[in-house]
Formats: sequence, C-alpha cells, structure tokens
Amino acid sequence: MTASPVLSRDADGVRVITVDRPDKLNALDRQTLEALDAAFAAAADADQVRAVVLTGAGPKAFVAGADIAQMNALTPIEGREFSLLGQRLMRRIERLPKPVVAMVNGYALGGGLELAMACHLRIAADSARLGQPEVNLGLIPGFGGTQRLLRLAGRAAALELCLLGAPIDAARALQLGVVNRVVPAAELEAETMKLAAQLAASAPLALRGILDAVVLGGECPLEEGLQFETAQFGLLFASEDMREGTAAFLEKRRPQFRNR
Ligand code: DAK
Repeated sequence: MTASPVLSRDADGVRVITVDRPDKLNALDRQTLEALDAAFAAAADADQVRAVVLTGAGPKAFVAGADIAQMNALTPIEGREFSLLGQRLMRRIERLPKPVVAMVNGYALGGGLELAMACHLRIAADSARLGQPEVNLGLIPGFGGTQRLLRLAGRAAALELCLLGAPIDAARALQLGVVNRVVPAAELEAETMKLAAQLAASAPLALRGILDAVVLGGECPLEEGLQFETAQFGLLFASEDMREGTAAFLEKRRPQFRNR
C-alpha cells in the first residue's frame, strides 16, 4: 500500500492538512486531489474541528501546481475528470462551514495558488513565491484561478499574473491583496497556529454565518446578498452562543462558545 500524499493532524480544535509530496514540490496529481477532497470532507464532518490549516510539506513549496508529468499524459476524457476533481475540491474548501487558512510556506504556483485562493485566509512566508504560470505551458488556469484572482485582487492583478505568467514575491502578493499577511519564514508556523487558534476559540456558528454571507452572499447581486446577510443575522438569535457572547460582554468575562 502506498502512503497517502495528504496528512492530517489535530491540535486544540485546529486540523492541519499537509500535502506531502515534497520531492515533487507537492504537485497535485489525481491521487493527491482525491486525498485532499476526502481530508476536507472529514474536517467538515468532525465536530471537534473548528478551523483548518492547509500547507505543503518541506521547506520549498506550498504546492507547485498541478502535476505536469501526469497532466502531459492525460487523454481528453481523463483531462475532464481531472478538471472536475480539482473544481470540486476548490469549491468544497471555499464552501467549508469552518474557516480555512492557507499557510503558504514556499512556491504556490498554478493549481497551488488556486488552492490557496480557495481558502478563506492566506498567510505567507516572506520567502514564498506565487503565480499563475500556466500560460508558459500553453494553458490557462483551470481550477478557478482566473475567477478567484479577479474577485480577490481585481482585474489588473488577475491579468498581470495570468498574462505574464511570472511568479511574484510575498511582499507584492500582499500589496495586491492576494495574501492577507506576510511573516518571516521562521515564524510562519507559529503565527499561523496563533491565527488558527483564535478562529478555533471563536463562535463557530457566527464564523459559519460570516463564511456563508461573504462566500455565498458575495456571489449574488447586492440586494440578494443583503437579504442573505439579514437571514444569517436573524438565525443567530436562536443560538446559545449569541446569548453567551452578549452576556459575557455585559458580565465583563470571556465567553465560552459551545457551537450551539
Ligand atoms: N508538476 C510535477 N512535478 C513538479 C512540478 C509540477 N508542477 N513542480 C516541480 N516538480 C518536480 C520537478 O520536476 C522535480 O522533480 P525531479 O526532476 O526531481 O523528479 C522536483 O519537483 C523539484 O523541482 P525542480 O528541480 O524544478 O526545483 P527548482 O527549485 O529547480 O524549481 C520551480 C522550482 C517551482 C521553479 C520549478 O519546479 C517549476 O517551475 N515547477 C513548475 C511550476 C509550474 O509551472 N506550475 C504550474 C503547473 S500548471 C486543469 C486545471 C488546472 C491545471 C491544469 C489543468 N484542468 C481543468 C484540466 C493547473 C495547471 C498547473 O498548475
């Protein structure tokens, strides 16, 4: 039996999912996409998991893209299957009812940047390099890169990255809004786990409401999005956590959220 290309471990309400193909810079082959899809489905179902961190094994790469060697040999039917698998995974991550943080520890290229952009927050090492180099292979991004980059960072950034195909450094990615934070490489793990711990201690139903309102509401026209937000807001008045959060404020103590 071959080892899984994806590892999962839990630490205080945070599930850390690691793409584990460091000798191939964590490139996404079919087996890895399938294993990631299963890992995220499991994280969604696990009650004790309140936040997820996604990263790549080794010091060099988050994910250096779709596996070019495997892609090169695909038939059109297999290419379609590969595309469906990738699109399903990205959508599953984006719609996960728990916050997902991409810990970008090195190259995030092609499908790797697309994977990071499907996550809700991105924190990058100052040594990371990010890009959509598909044009250099005679391709275009195929796991939602043109659309998520456009929505995340705007038309100028999407066209710059996709048309030129050249990777950018972490500082430029921060400037363009492609990542949320940049930290020294040596502090990446500690800073990411601190961020994830904060999310894991937060009110899960409120987090879910925010993710739904921003991710799903953001796909609607403004009027519908506002109605969606109102519905989510009203729903939280049925939760024990909302009573606890407001009571804790009034009683000048820390709230204890219980996901109810
Ligand atoms: N795929 C397969 N193997 C890869 C890889 C990749 N994307 N990236 C690196 N590797 C492998 C290398 O081949 C090498 O393997 P060995 O030769 O040792 O067996 C090993 O990882 C180490 O890489 P290097 O020796 O190249 O390391 P360097 O430090 O010299 O260079 C690099 C690092 C990141 C600059 C370089 O590896 C590189 O340029 N990698 C390719 C980056 C890239 O072009 N990524 C985008 C891939 S295209 C689709 C949807 C989506 C997509 C496709 C289809 N459909 C809808 C069907 C997505 C496409 C992409 O992501």
